[in-house]
Amino acid sequence: MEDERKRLVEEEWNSMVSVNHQPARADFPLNFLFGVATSAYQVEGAANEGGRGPSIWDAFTCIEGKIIDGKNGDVAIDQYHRYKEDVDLIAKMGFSAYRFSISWSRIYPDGLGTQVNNEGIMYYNNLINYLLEKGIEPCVTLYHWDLPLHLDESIGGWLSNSIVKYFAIYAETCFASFGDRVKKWFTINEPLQTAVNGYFTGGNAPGRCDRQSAEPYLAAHHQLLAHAEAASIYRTKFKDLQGGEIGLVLDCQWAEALTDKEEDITAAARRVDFQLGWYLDPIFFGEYPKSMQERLGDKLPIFSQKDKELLRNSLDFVGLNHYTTRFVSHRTNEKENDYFRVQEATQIAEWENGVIGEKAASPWLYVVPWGLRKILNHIAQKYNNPPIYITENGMDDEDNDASPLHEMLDDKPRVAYYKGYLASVSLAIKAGVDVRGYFAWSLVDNFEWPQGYTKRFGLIYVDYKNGLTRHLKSSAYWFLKFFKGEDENNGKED
Ligand code: GBH
Repeated sequence: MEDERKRLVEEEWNSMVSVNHQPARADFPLNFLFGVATSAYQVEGAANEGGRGPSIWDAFTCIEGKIIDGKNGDVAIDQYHRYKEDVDLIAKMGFSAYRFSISWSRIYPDGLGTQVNNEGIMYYNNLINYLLEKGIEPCVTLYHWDLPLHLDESIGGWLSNSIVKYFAIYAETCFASFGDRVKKWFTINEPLQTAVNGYFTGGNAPGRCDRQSAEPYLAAHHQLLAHAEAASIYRTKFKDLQGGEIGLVLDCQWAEALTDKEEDITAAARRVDFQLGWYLDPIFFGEYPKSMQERLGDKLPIFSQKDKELLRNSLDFVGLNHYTTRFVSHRTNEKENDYFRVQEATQIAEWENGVIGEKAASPWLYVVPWGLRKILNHIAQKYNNPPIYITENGMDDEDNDASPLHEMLDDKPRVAYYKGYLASVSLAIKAGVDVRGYFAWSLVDNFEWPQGYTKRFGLIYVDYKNGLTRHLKSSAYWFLKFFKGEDENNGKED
């Protein structure tokens, strides 16, 4: 049965795109935005410079055993000092946008929003101005997991309703300071990960893990309200004058039913509800998905009428981070009220007879290009075809001290990954899905959260042993040729 399912899925993929299909720039609209992405804590470094206050990740990385190599983002890849070099590399590869995040505690060191740190403002002004000088559009994420530590310690971070107010003050300062030049705003990156790994497994900062509590649902609720409040401020005070757009960034793995049994098909749908519907349903339909309400009861917070109005249509586009796909089947769970069990869905990528796709370095990442096509389709169908930016997509390789540099730079699996996933995006566009842009994760190798520096997602290699020097990988050259419209078999460079 499972073999049969796998064969059908492969057939479907093969019929969608022949294995040798080479996506070309011409497969995408002219104004389609191609960019690269990073986040502040993962690349900036300069943790104690420029008046920056500590964030929850500064504290979390000090806890023994939380980060695999025991490292942190104090220096990271030092983009704070080398931003010009990095922007030059973006330009060299031919990308036309850069999605980076602002470190909240560089703007308001204690998060309270009373004293703005002008050095922080100056740093982002410099970065934004240099991007524009090089013809690259700055696209800004306001929150990519690095909450000012003081807000966690004083009010309990995302568990407190007052976080909404502090986030709104910070967001408004960013719109007022940078909005004359920044036209794409992403409020919050992956609220799912903050809810589940920040407040349930404890794998991410702030590392809370009372597995019976309602904390993940509360943290998710407040992130939604904070997003909506920021979007409302942007729309009422800035949008007319500045003419930009605002949205939030959600991550979702595609869930493919393992068999054609009805219960597996609904389990797979439920799995998508518990990732994406958790955030998009309140925005588009005014309430959490039925499947979550039924299973979580009063663990799910309630939206007041005012909340619902604030949330309704509070985005100009959906930002989607997508990396991988799983087979999902129905499973009944004895124990309720646990984020994973309560879903009554179990997911697998590997079993005796095969694997859903090639493996990347991170154990959770399998290469399944058709999954992106399906998740895009799902969003278009369920939410009435909203504009979508794919805000992250990519794969990693393992850091390997023993390999010579030229081997580390020749990242053939990553080239194959991008070809497959871009082909998938172009098919979605041809089928009418309103995808407006695509950001590769990541511009450079960087601090990969609990994995430290052991995993490398970059198009550009960072030599941590030799002064953080940057080297373009084959995938960077692949993009360069892709933008020039060159056939990759002519004019060898890799
Ligand atoms: C994104 O999250 C982040 O936005 C980005 O900062 C990050 O660098 C990038 O992905 C690559 O990871 O080890 O089994 O507990 C993607 C979603 C969710 C993927 C957590 C890794 C850990 C799974 N991530 N997940 S496990």
